Amino acid sequence: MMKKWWHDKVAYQIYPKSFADTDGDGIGDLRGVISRLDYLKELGVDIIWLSPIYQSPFVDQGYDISDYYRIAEEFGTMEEFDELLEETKKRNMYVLMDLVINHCSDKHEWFQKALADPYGKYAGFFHFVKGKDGKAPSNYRSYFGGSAWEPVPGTDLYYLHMFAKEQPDLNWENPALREEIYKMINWWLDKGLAGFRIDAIINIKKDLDFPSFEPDGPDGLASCVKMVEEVQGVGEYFEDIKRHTFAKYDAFTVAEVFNMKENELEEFIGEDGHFSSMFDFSAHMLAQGENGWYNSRKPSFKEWRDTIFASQMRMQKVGHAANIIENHDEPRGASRFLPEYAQNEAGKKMLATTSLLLYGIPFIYQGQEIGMTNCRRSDISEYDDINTKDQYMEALRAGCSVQQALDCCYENSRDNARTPMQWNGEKGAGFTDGTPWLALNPNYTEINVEEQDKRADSVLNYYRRLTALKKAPAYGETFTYGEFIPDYADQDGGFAYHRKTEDQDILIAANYGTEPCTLKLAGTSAEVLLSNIGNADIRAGEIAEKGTVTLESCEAAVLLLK
Ligand code: TEU
Repeated sequence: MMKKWWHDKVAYQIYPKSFADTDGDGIGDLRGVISRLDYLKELGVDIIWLSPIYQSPFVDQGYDISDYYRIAEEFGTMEEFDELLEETKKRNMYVLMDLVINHCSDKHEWFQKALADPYGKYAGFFHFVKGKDGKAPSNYRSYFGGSAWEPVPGTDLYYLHMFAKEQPDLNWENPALREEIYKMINWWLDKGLAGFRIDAIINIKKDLDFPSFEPDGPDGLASCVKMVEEVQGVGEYFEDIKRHTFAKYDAFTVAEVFNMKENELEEFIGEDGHFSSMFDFSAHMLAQGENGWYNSRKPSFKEWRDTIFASQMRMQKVGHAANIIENHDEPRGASRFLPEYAQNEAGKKMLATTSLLLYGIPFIYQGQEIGMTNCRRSDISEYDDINTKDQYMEALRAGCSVQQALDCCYENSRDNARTPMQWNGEKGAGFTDGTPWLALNPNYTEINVEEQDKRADSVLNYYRRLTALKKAPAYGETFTYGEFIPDYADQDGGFAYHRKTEDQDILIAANYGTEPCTLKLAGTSAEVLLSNIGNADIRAGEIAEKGTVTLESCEAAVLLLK
């Protein structure tokens, strides 16, 4: 495998709106990001991914861009962005922007011009399609609910939006559109960006016949994802983008890909793939309900672990996946993946251990490093997220009670991860001096950076040790390129795997069960490189004496086998 500069890095996702507010308006800003760079450096972060900071009406929190060349004024100025780049360079850190090019905002100049002249040049930047029998061109349901088609006023045309109606889809078939996008990407790369996280990219290829599908819900519509699954040829677009932009800069790209066709992995992230990496969502997909959040499910521990194992076995043959526990679209991992008895500091450290040392590039999501959790709300009005509001209504329509619908939101809402970062236990949590745009999780008085920074055995200090171990000169090669080999899979609650090179064998072992479990080690001795509950000495003694290692419930250990 050809080595790349990003293979051994640790990445961190910042959701700028909720990270750090320095001007008291309750909204995080770029100054706030700059002020926390040393914190991130100390956490062992190399690459920062910023969720969208472009000018936007924020209908979908910045994933609706109205000007690709401007910074949202809520977040700051282009000068501040340049300063951020400079400050990261000083610290040997890299910045990724979020690239949202499946759609833009309905307030973007292109779309405004298209509406003004529905048969002119800019209408060709979008999918303006004639309706059928006075109705929409097809029966697609958008990802955020309701028809994916919206009438173009004063015409018999409709425009396509796979997300909100304020997010019209761009027409990738049109060379003039592609040229504009490439120009924009290169403009940012010329500034010194290291690359991009690429949003919802699998959706850019459309079947221009827009065939209807068998309805899959009581609304008589069919998920627009059906079209994505059926249509062929999206890879040609990806290659075109890469050739005109990323490849010229050795940029790091990490794609958000759902619904990839089987057997396409090599084309996507192989040595000469479309992208440098893509997120591994396999464990997150397990919970997905057939019709929405109201029938989402809780996978068993074994199902969850085996899914991760299977994905690792597949991915490592091909390339470096981006591994996440959570992101801005997902509930907090500590609330979702840990059984109730493990929803404590030991459990959170265990989850970090088994996840961050997998084969691939770990992406830590802001607040994960202190073990932030889901946040319960007592009324739907306390949520901001467009997707949450839709799923709440969907649940009520399906017959759920208000309480049941709120429970679905507690478990699934994207706002769980979007509550402001908890920096300290004072009013505003150190996030803001004003009123936060989204109410804080009340547990900020207990779970916060300031408290954990001072306490040697905190989740935060454990994350620092874990990233340091992952990058330590003595083991870095193994954690980056060492083969992933699952082990002890028959142990109830056991989550164990090796990272192995020709001359090093490191065992990562954890006990997600309630009873202690004892693993017989293959070698004759082992050194304890990391332990999440501070009993490295006891384990070392047991290994020396009996050649076994016993893990209590919620215990994780990293062992160098000899
Ligand atoms: O997400 C794409 C996407 O498919 C999501 O709708 C995902 O299925 C959902 O959030 C799971 O709950 C990306 C962004 O990450 C998301 O924040 C945006 O809303 C979306 O694109 C539209 O740009």
